[in-house]
Amino acid sequence: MKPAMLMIGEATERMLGRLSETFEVRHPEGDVAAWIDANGADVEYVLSKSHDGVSAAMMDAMPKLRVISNYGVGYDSIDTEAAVKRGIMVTHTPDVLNDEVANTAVLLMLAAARNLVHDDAYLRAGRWEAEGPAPLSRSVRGLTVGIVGLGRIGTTIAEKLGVFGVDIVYHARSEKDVPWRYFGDLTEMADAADILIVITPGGAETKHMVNASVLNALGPQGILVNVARGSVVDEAALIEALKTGRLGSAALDVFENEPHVPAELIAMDNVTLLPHVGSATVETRQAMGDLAVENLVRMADGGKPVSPVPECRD
Ligand code: NAP
Ligand code: 8YV
Repeated sequence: MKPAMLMIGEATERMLGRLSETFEVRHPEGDVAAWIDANGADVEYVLSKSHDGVSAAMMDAMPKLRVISNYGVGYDSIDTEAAVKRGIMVTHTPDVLNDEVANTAVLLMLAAARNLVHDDAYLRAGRWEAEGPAPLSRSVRGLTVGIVGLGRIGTTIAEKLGVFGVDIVYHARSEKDVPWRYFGDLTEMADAADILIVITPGGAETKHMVNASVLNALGPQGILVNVARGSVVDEAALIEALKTGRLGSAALDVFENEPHVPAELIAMDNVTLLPHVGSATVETRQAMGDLAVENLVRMADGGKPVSPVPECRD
């Protein structure tokens, strides 16, 4: 008999096809926690997603749980500490999405600097014909870009930015052996930067790291790009800073309460909004899906996963 696997959130047809060769796949609709309470007793494997994580209480309701495979690199929605205590392996999908998410960050940075959302609306509303050329936007050449989180994706962003003639600086927990200037203090970096690109993990440690002081330091011409997690930026402070002109513009792929996006952000034409699609291309999701499935299948075959999270490495 195949072992039971719970799928939380959606997966591609390709993932489903491969998973059902090894597992009895359960894919409940609606309240997953309630489904687990009623049916979790025989679940040994879980496939989760960035937004659809696994809490300690959910783990307790799945006493046979062996592996949680996260279909994404960020695993802040999984209580990893609780998993480690229970001997549950947690895996994720690092590296295969670096290029795509870095492209999304660059796309958002340019969209904000060059008024893409404003100018698109300007044309569609017939204003080009009626009123003449749209207002001038800003060149990124010569600006200073501060990368918040210089890990796998942050480093890829910095490398890609090399062709734009910008100065690159970064903030992380520790200084790296890289050609870019390190700032141990985020507010100081925001003060020195014209653009901040946020790409740290989410979770308690980084919650509201980008707060009112950081946004004030970035300033009235400053651009904030967030492709990390909504929790890293204080969204209320961001809205206030944009409303009062203390921050120039923002370009956001992630939000504090996804999929809800505050109406104030939607109403502003100096804000570029994406529905958490940083890695969402067919090609990259295929690579992520293959890795997430491989981690589950290897564990079911008695082997070791390809990409355990750091807390679960030997
Ligand atoms: P990573 O390689 O682990 O890099 C994380 C970076 O953040 C590291 O440089 C780390 O600093 C820094 N960092 C962590 N905690 C910090 C703190 N408290 N203060 C300052 N810096 C801190 O991770 P990654 O693979 O690049 O992914 C980063 C995150 O991007 C993921 O966790 C996920 O949340 C997000 N993401 C979003 C999307 C999307 O669709 N928008 C897609 C993929 C990933 P040290 O190097 O000094 O430890
Ligand atoms: C996806 C992500 O939204 O990898 C991550 O951390 O946020 C994204 O790639 C998601 O995880 C896909 O399931």
